Amino acid sequence: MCDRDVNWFGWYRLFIHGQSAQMPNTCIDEYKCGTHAPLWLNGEHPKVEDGVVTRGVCGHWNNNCCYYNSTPIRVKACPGDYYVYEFVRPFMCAVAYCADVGNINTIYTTITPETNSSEPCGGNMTDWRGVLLSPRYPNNYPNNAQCTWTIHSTGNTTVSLIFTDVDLETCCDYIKVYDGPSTHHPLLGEIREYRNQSFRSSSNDLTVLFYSDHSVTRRGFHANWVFIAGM
Ligand SMILES: [Ca+2]
Repeated sequence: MCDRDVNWFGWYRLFIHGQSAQMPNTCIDEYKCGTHAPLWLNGEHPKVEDGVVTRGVCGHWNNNCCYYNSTPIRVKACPGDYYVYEFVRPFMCAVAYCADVGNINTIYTTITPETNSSEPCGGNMTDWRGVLLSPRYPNNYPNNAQCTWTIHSTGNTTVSLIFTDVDLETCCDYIKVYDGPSTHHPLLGEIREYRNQSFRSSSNDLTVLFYSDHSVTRRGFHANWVFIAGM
């Protein structure tokens, strides 16, 4: 993830899964927060009576907790026990502001982008054979896409799915294939690059999820499915 790609403007409050969160003010391990060099707050959080304060921002890289001295940001404590941050565009990639919840050990990245694609995608497929394509294939897929296709066969048949082309931003966009009628069923595989992948359901249904994050798009994927008699 690269927070340089975000058009930061104004003040931000951090949430993780709906819980209020704050920036960590201790060094964060490299490759955390969904990025290469995580950005953490180099200083204490203010109290409400301190008003707006300015704090340095460090990016951990190359075994140096402050290898990147990112642009300082302004921070304010708000009544109600939370903080707001005036994030600014970092000058390098790949770095991202971190958020953490004190009583949760997991550290996630900061802002959860809306993952709704601006155009419809996915669907329920019932033909005995067909083609699955990423949105706009063979042109580049959009950012923030999240598509789910479920392929339903009937009777004593299973679904075979063969990928014939995959071109994704390998760090951040992916395809997942599930053995059943939803993404809550067992994962058969995750795809980030083309390796002649093929899958077969153990019963009637196969589900395919395509996800793209907020930046960098590529051609996407092409796959063929066919029903096969016999379990
Ligand atoms: Ca992407």
